[in-house]
Amino acid sequence: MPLQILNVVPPSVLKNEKLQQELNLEGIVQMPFLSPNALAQLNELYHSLHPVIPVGPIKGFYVSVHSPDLDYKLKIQNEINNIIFPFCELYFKNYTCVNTAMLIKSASPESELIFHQDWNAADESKFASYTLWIPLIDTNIKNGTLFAAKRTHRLGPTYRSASLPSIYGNIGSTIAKYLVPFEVKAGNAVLFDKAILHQSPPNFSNSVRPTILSTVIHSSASYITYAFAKERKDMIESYKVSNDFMQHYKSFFEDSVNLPACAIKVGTPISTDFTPINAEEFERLYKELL
Ligand SMILES: O=C(O)CCC(=O)C(=O)O
Repeated sequence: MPLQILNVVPPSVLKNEKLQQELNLEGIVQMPFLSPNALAQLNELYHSLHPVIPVGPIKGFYVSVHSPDLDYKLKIQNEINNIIFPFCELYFKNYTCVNTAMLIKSASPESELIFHQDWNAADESKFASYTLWIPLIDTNIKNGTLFAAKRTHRLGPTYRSASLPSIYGNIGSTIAKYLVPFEVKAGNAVLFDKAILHQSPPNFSNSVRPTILSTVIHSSASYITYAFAKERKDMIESYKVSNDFMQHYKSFFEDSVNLPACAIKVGTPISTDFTPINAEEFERLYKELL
């Protein structure tokens, strides 16, 4: 199916219906989230588990799920969840949080995360897949806050996983024109649709910027990942996966291109077209959305 404007209205995960409508329209919202005490507990957790800034496979940008140490990953997931769940209960309804992690953006010119979409977590013809992003210090342009191209989550369908190519790979300079910063107070949350195009520039401040992150899906949605059908590049299959499958990768970037052992094929194959989109086509469609 060629890229088009989608009109899926996913079932709400936010109790605040006005905020959910903004999320459906813009693909990203910001809201007060943690108490000062919960924020302090998360900062303490960050410092106690990382006496020195850890280094992972992405230079300058550490993500706990990239670690080979399963005990550490499960500990950090459990401890973050224990702290954030009371606040998830306050703001979310009919939701599940999966694959919780910590991100640590070094104070370094090499800490950029280039534009991308996050992997699907649910069947986006019915549900949305969301990322909950909570910085532990105030974020701004200088320390490389999150930038997003609002409404791009509605260009689709897009199928996104480590083993699938991105259709946006050739038009970075066009997308860059539409990325806007989201400056966020420590402990506030950004909830964004995983299909939205987003990035974070380098952290040019003097302070490391830790963030916690979790994947949020509707409680009636299965956690789904996609992979090419056997020996095909025009068909993909859907697989139901377990809630913390990413924590179990031993070598994240090698393992994630293969299906995890827990994956169970569901549904029927989906015909797809991964032809890269060009700048003119993107702008023609995107301008209809703005
Ligand atoms: O924390 C950041 O700098 C960016 C996070 C991000 O892009 C993501 O989680 O997908």
